[in-house]
Amino acid sequence: MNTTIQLNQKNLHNLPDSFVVPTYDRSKLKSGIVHIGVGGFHRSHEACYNDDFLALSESTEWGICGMGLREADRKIGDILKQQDYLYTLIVKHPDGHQENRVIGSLVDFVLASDDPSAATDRLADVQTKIVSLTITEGGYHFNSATNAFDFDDSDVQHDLANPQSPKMIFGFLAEALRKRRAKGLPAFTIQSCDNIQHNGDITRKMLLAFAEKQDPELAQWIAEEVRFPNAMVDRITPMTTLQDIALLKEEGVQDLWPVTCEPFTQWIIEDHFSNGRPAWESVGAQFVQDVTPYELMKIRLLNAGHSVLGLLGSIHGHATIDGCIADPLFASYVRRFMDVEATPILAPVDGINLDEYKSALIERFGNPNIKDNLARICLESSSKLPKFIIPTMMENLEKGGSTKLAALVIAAWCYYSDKGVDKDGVALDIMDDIKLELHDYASKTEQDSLAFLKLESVFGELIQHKTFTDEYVGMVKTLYTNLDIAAQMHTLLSEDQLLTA
Ligand code: CS2
Repeated sequence: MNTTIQLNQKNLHNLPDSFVVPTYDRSKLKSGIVHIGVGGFHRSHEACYNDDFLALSESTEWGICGMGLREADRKIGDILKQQDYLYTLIVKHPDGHQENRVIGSLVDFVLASDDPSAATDRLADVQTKIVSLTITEGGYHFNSATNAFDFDDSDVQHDLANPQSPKMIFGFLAEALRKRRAKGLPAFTIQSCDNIQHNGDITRKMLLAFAEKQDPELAQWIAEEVRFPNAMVDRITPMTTLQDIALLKEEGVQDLWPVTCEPFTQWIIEDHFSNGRPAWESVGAQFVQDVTPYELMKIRLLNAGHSVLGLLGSIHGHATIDGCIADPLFASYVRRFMDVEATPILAPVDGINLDEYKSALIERFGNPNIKDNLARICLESSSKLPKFIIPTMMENLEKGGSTKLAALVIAAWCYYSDKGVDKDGVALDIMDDIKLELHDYASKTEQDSLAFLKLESVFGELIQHKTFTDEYVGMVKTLYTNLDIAAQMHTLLSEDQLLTA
């Protein structure tokens, strides 16, 4: 009979041989890192680098305590606890083979919403030296229209009035740092792992804006003591599916929430830490003086490329990124977008040949074993596009570059937000915090072609640029008359080829 072994510490050495397991002594690990936002990406990226580091070094300082701020994080916390914080990272190669690797660097989990004060105590503990974050692009309370902290949020107002029982990220960080300061402890480093250009600088700016309102003396201390390294993070990590769980079970292991990812991984970090750090350079991370060219390259090629495929692909009826790449029209379109609209505004990147980088991206996107769902890619587009695509368009508009290929993506996003179906009428699974607002603006398009662009918190000043709005109006009109996104892509590609021939 086929027996299934439950993944936990006791069973770690009884797993099938095909499972690679941690060999270091987990029982000795202290949590030098508290990570807020234990989603798939943290578990495929930082936790994996740290697992490599712990295996290589004798260090006991750098275990990770996961932390969730919301009730919705209870499920991952409960599962991790049940598995002694172990989980399988399933690395999926393009040739179909996969490695099952059990990650051991997570050693604890705190659900902060259960007891905010215990959570800030944990952050203020002498053991905690780094607080890292994956709180998503939208989690920073950054308003693209004002370029400043968005105080217009009930949790922010709650945290300003109730510093000791915070609900949102900056309330927790401020209270924890207040406790550390009172105890005379050194500050921790705050390390963002989200896809935002200058993610460290933005985190600093947002935290200081919040702290200045709540406690100006604390704000001063934070400005002097806390370091916020900027970093570029990269590893494609699709959502875990029931099939992934079932496949592990067939191999004899019960893991209630594994993570899948591609083999490629990259982490480029500026070396500014307040209170020590693991020697991640010994396990492949790269420390640089200035991460700007790397993050621009990654966000404006990879993340933007994803959004281009995600929105066009969704209304065309594709389901996954590799499905898009297998369609020559979509593969050419995204590469054209990268070459003609994104690359001209990128600075040269030390040690990287951009042509090779882009070809490698197309190959990574095409990994048929990854099946990265377009619903994940389009998730929270209202936070992603202002970081991934709109800045490229703004720069091109200022410099006289092309914005046509991106304009069709915005037109597709308008149709997607308005109608919520693909070309065959199949309902799309739209997940966005401001889904209703997006729908509200987009649904006026048939009366006013520019209606969608009037959503200033997303599009900023894009609507002021006539070169773009002229192109966009033509595109939405065609799209609304006859939803054939492939035909529009064809037309643009052929015009574009002629123009650049
Ligand atoms: C994706 C990213 O969310 C998205 O839209 O582009 O999650 C992407 O897969 C990662 O940044 C890869 O490093």
